[in-house]
Amino acid sequence: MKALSLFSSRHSYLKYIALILTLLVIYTLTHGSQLNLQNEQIQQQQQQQQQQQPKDINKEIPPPPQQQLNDQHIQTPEKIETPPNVQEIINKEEIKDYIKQSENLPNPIKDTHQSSSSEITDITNKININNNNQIFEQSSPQKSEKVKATFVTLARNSELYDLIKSIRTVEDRFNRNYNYDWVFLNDEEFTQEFKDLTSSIVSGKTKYGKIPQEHWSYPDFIDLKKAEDSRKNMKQQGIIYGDSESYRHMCRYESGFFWRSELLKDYEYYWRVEPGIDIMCDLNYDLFKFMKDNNKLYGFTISIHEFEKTIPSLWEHTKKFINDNPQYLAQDNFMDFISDDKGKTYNLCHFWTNFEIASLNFWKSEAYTKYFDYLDSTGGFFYERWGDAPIHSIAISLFTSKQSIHYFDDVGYRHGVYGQCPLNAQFRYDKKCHCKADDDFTFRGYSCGKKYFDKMGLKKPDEWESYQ
Ligand SMILES: Nc1nc2c(ncn2[C@@H]2O[C@H](COP(=O)(O)OP(=O)(O)OP(=O)(O)O)[C@@H](O)[C@H]2O)c(=O)[nH]1
Ligand SMILES: [Mg+2]
Repeated sequence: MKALSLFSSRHSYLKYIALILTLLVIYTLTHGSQLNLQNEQIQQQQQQQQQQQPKDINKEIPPPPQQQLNDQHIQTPEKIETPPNVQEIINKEEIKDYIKQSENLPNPIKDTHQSSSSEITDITNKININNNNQIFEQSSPQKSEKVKATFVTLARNSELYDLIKSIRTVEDRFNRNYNYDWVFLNDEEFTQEFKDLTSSIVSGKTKYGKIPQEHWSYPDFIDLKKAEDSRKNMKQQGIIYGDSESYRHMCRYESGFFWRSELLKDYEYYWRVEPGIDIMCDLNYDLFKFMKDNNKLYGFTISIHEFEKTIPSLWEHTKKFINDNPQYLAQDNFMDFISDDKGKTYNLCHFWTNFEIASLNFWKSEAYTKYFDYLDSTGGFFYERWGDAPIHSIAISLFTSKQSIHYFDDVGYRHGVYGQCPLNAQFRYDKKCHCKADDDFTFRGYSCGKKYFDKMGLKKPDEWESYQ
């Protein structure tokens, strides 16, 4: 009211002020509402933008293929570019899925293990992280040229942790590159722990068999009292394993039965491995393939003299067998290695069978099966204490050409107190050997290594005289 009364004022300057104030009020009333409207519009726009943002991001992710088919009316970009990191993830997921599926394959050991008096063909078809390499190596020439061969181990459950070291060393030095199978044999059922641990380390398939009772028991004709007296007598004489029944069954089994195992029937060659061995140099070639390509039937690392008291009548029986079956004596045989008097007596030299890479067919031959049957019929495995090593060695030396025998001088190897270590220092460095040349047994007095070189006509290593 005071402002309106200014217009009626007598002073003209006051009228002028009243006009300006009026104009100011009008301007504020009209333009102030416009500013508010603009603010509201900005806020609305911001809200709309916030709501739209997720939709826009979703647009860049391609719908799953099924949805694409169903939503064909929706226009999709011609080319959906998948960011590289997503592609990587897809590949990794595919691999993981593959491994997962493989791991879910039925595990015959765990799922179908059965007890049986005869052999059980439990086969672990393992494809695990370790075998991932196999997926990518399948086309390599090594793989396609693999020989039908396997490792074979006779062992007791109680030897598992000694054996696992042997397996580890064989895998690390050789088999991780070749993935050959491994057959385990036992006169008792293998424990689940034995199977699980061994199959987790072997890179090839693992197979477990219980030895049939008829392969690990006294034949009917054995006089058990005579066998027992013999054991007592040998114990008194302090003969190693002289009083052991199981050792005798083991030697008989390794001589005449392991190669008849159902689990070995599909293989041509085997490599025997025992608990507590060590492979001491890298083996960068396929030893099985070497055997096959060079027509070798028997490969060894260490040769040694046998304890005479364990085999008093073995040679007499062998001579009788040869006299009765002269057709089995090979022309170019290796009699010189096992006899120093052209066959009159046995010089006790034999190949140490705890390492053996050999042909299964040789043991299945008529000559060997007849020889074993004859020896077995004499009861010598139980009345004396015949080892499988002299029996294998005599047979391979007499029934085949000496050219079918191979000395693996490049295999650094140890079993118990005796070992072989390549004498050439550069070789040891090249093959990353962890053995000491001083520990090499080859040319020591109790070994038959020197004789082997001489009778085979081989040149001894340059260093040999320093290691006698
Ligand atoms: N399942 C089973 N395996 C056996 C038995 N006796 C020996 N073996 C295995 O047969 C192989 C030879 O037996 P060893 O006791 O090592 O005989 P060895 O090599 O002559 O003697 P060492 O020099 O003491 O090792 C090894 O792989 C043993 O694990 C047995 O009673 N049962
Ligand atoms: Mg042994």
